[in-house]
Amino acid sequence: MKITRVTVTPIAFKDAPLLNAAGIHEPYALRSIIEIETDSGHIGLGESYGDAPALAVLDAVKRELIGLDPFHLNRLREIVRGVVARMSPASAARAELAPGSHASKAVSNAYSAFEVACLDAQARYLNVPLVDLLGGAVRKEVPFSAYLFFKYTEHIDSPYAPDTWGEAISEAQIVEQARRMINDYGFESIKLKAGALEPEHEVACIKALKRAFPGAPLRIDPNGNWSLDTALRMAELLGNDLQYYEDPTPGLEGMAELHRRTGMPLATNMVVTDFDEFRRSVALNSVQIVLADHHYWGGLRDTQQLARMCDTFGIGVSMHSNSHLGISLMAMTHVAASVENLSYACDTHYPWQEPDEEVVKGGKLPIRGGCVQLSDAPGLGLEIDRDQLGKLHELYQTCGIRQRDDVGQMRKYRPDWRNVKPRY
Ligand code: GKR
Ligand code: MG
Repeated sequence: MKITRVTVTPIAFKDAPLLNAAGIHEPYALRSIIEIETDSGHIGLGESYGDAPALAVLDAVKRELIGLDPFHLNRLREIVRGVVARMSPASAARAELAPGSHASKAVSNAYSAFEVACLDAQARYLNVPLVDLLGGAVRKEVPFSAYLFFKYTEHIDSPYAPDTWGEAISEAQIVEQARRMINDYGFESIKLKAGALEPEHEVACIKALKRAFPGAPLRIDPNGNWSLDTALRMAELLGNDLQYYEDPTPGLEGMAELHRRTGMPLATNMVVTDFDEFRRSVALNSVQIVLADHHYWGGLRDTQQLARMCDTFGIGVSMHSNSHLGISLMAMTHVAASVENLSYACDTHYPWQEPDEEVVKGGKLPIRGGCVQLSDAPGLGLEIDRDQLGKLHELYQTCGIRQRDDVGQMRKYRPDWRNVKPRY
């Protein structure tokens, strides 16, 4: 089998005014949709970052893939390395809170984008679900968690009608958001994105969630926006309320010290984002759970290797998410289904995306009982809806955003907003 055509389509879709440690989401999130076609008539799909630096790498790599056998993933990695080495470092800038857009991740995230598409094509060629190329499913459904955000009612300047979620700032509003997510999707675990408002208020929201959903495992994620002192103080207030404490404070050393002084299980998608950081984290005992993300960990097979390493060192595994659509959700589901030691429900932003903004046929993928089901369909089991892809590509062309900038967006609300870390 040989690749005969590669398409990378940048898209944009509406994103809610979600608050985080950096600032606030812009009205549109960017992604790229990868399609490969082969001389055997098979196709392969992938989804990745849509920021300009990431797109530049994807575009440069795609030209070199014609003629490649999609089974030759080692050669794919070699091609990606070569292309990135030839590109100027300036083409690989970083976006706040999106580890995959860091310059150091250029190879792993571009490789991942095409690896998923190649694995999809391989699996379609063999007429098996993609997970079978990863050793087969150890579970047929993958659990995800309700991912709560503090948010405003609508974006500044009202670029479009307000979403149906409404404002979420108070304890009652956060509980209401959780209730809707749980009713609509059946999630059993709850994560609160924090680091945006006063830490005491964010902890009070966790307490309110605990009262409202006494059996649900809870996590809070301030994205490293709390100093060690604040993280220690909040740990005391939180007591035993959490399943894990996600990136409360910055740095491997800070996390190690926090764990040493509290004994709390710490999770991360910030301080362990590659194998070198993994090694250093093990030496320091910085984290007890790694939130993997195939988009920047170098694809589905490297994510399996990461899980294996976690197993070796007695570290838990789950998954991190940025704003994404169904191809990413399904790729996450296939790899998560193959990871025996997946110890917690995975993160996903998927419920935040609008029902009519999906690029796969049939619209948004169902999440039922908090889980995404694997099907027996070949590959990822997804087909592109060309009208929808065209519509979201047009939105990309007109939306005016080329790189995620939560800090800049917050300055539209608060011109004096500074990107301070840790803020509290
Ligand atoms: O979308 O605002 C956001 C999140 O904060 C995201 O950027 C993070 O990467 O969800 C992520 C996390 O768990 O840290
Ligand atoms: Mg996180």
